[in-house]
Amino acid sequence: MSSEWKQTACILCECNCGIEIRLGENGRSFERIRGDKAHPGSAGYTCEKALRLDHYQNGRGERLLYPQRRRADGTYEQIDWDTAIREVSDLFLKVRDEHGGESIMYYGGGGQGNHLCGAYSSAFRSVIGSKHRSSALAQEKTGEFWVNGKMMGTGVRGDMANTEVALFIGKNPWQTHGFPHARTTLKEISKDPERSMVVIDVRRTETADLADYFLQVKPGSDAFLLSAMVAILIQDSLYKKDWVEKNTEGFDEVAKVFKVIDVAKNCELCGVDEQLVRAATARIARAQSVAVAEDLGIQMNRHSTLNSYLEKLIWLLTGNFGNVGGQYASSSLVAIGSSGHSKKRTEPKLSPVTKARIITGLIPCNAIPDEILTDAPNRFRGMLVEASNPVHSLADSQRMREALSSLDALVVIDVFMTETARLADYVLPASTQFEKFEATFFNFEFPHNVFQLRRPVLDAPDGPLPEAEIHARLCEASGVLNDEIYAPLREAAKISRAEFATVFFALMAERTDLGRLAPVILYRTLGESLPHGAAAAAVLWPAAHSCARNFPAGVERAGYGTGLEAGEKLFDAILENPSGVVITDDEYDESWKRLKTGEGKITLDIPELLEFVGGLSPTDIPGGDPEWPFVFSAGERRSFTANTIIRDPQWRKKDEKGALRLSEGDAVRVGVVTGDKVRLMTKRGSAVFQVEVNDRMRDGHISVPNGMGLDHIEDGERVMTGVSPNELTSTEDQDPIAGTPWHKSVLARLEKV
Ligand SMILES: Nc1nc2c(c(=O)[nH]1)N[C@H]1C(S)=C(S)[C@@H](COP(=O)(O)OP(=O)(O)OC[C@H]3O[C@@H](n4cnc5c(=O)[nH]c(N)nc54)[C@H](O)[C@@H]3O)O[C@H]1N2
Ligand SMILES: Nc1nc2c(c(=O)[nH]1)N[C@H]1C(S)=C(S)[C@@H](COP(=O)(O)OP(=O)(O)OC[C@H]3O[C@@H](n4cnc5c(=O)[nH]c(N)nc54)[C@H](O)[C@@H]3O)O[C@H]1N2
Ligand code: SF4
Ligand SMILES: [Mo]
Repeated sequence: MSSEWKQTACILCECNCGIEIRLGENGRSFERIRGDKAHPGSAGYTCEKALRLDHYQNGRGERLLYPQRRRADGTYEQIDWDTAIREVSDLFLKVRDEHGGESIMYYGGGGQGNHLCGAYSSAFRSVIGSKHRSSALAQEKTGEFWVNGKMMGTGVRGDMANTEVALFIGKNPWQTHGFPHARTTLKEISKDPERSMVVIDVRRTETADLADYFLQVKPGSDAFLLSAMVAILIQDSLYKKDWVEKNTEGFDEVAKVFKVIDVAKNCELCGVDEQLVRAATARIARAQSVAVAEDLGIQMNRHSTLNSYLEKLIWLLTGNFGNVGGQYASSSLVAIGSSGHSKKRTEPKLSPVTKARIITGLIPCNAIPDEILTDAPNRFRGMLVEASNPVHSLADSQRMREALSSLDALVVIDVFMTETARLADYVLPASTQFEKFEATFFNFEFPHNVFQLRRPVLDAPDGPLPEAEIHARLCEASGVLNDEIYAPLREAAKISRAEFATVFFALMAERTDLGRLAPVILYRTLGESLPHGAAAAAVLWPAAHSCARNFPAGVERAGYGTGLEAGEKLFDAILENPSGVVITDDEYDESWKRLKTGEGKITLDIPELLEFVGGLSPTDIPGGDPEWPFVFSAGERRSFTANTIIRDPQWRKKDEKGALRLSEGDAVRVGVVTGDKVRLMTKRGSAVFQVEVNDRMRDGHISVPNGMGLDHIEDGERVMTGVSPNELTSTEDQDPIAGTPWHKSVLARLEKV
């Protein structure tokens, strides 16, 4: 065993806990993994999943080692990189010349642990004129982004570590984390008699076990519960009048709508005892601070954008913004889907064919097949997919396969031969996240925000390349970049960064056509002069400067000084600290300065959504249909699920095939016991699952895990484990505003097999 511990991070959820890896004697296996105590965010914390990362690096997923080109019969042949780069570049240029660059879409740009590819892809996208893009965020978070944009013009998060009352809505942080050292924080809140936890979920989750108030809603009925809570705050005058008056606008319009809500009736409809709802709401109202996290339970469900709004009204009416333990607006190195706010634009931007609302630049995922499968002349004809698996992860895989197969050009950049890669004209192999420099822009910590540039833990095998290199070669193949452009910049970079800056900005001023190619230009010039071989970190140089410009007080308090010097020092610190660095040290009132709406005021009324509150109807609540008696959650997070990042099922210590969970009562009604098989049918498809009777489930609700239905290689054959939930979902079931899918409440029926 090697004795050297190498610092990196876990790539299985957005927390990206710092870890250390010790390689085995072969220099490839992850012999030991432990939490990295020097990581300024996670400080040694991990959950059980990080310890299984060897199954990502060295598992039996079908690793791509060489570029692949599709033959007419659908099989693939290996080609060399020069051929692959030339042909991919030519293919997209041809689509651009024939149909315009608007017809080429980009999907992905990073998963839970890898966002540098997205930063570099923008260069090649500009070469081929690609304007439209999307990612998984547009099937979960865009509704919330839209609401944030309207109310605050900035993204916000709850200060869980310091809050008096934590409120979780459709979120199970015990399994899914979402804030630093989640389990430790949950246990602390639970143990402390001065603090409380409120959980709103359909299932009695592991998080609900720790709650003081567990509001077990009927699936898909949260809008009734949350509007009852807002109504109680207003009708019983529990809201913070002075705070609301001082800091917000539009209260009267909101009050008008909620004054007439029938609290008792709403509680009955959502299936939660009215006294419990009143007690939980009163607890929230009297707290010094309340921190809230919502997630897929409401975001992938009926009324999802409306629920994001109601959730925000609860903490805003109780004065929980910019206070210790409330919600904060964090700094960022590179902003990621921060808000849909725009002062300039009044008309929403819409997708080309279906006219779906584009939020934070992203086309709703549910609209993608309809943007392709049409005769409309402005349909999408080409797609570049990177670090994402939309055939598996987006609603209705059958239709997604049909759509992607009909494109004139599909190119996938991935580590593995995925479900999406199997439809591509070309597949380009990327090195894994432990074989290259990598980073994420999921940096939302407060008051100390953290960024980590991860160094390679081991060498890549011959063949795969880091995405920065792939995008640079694609740009060069198209003829827009060459050594003549690079040479003076390389010379300057050898002298000093100040000299480089002078030459670089002079070039950018003179050649405005090169502006969008900056990431690749930086990679090829400044990048080559960076220490530790960190060429792919070149895009972080302008990012560090913009962080210093946008968040000067926080950056200065974190010890980097002011002005241009601060940007340089921050960049150096990022390069030199493999465990990550604190980028900003914020004070709580900083959040107020980050508001972009009104004159430092939060907007409470969103007329479009207030209208929905008035129009809520009991028939909106799913369930009770004799033909489709079950409400089905298609994709629940469990102890060993991690999207489609690890393909080898051996990484799971339990629930290897992903059981369908149902309540004791439903098991009796269907006539099954644990271990039996059932056929699950939805309007879109059917599949067979093994059953697990589970006392956390409520009657009428069934669930299967996410990330199943992936294959791996055994004795040269592809072997599939479990069922991918999106073989059973459809694209029509979606939010009217953000187009996010209703995966948590799909109507279903069960039959014993
Ligand atoms: N272990 C693990 N952790 C992960 C991931 C993973 O794959 N595995 N993925 C990461 C990613 S990409 C994301 S987006 C997050 C998601 O994290 P979460 O949103 O916390 O995960 P889910 O389990 O999908 O859904 C949360 C809860 O919604 C509940 N729910 C279902 N229907 C309803 C409803 O009608 N109302 C309410 N109130 N609740 C309902 C479910 O019972 C479940 O407990 O997790 C991240 N962390
Ligand atoms: N029915 C249903 N569908 C869902 C969900 C659900 O709960 N139910 N959850 C949804 C959610 S919240 C999310 S976030 C999405 C996630 O779905 P996707 O956005 O598709 O992301 P992942 O499944 O994480 O896939 C990541 C891809 O990146 C590849 N990869 C890993 N490392 C690298 C690398 O270094 N470079 C490159 N180029 N590729 C790499 C992996 O092999 C994998 O193919 O799934 C969504 N789909
Ligand atoms: S919480 Fe667990 S899965 Fe998420 S980054 Fe940390 S160790 Fe990985
Ligand atoms: Mo997600």
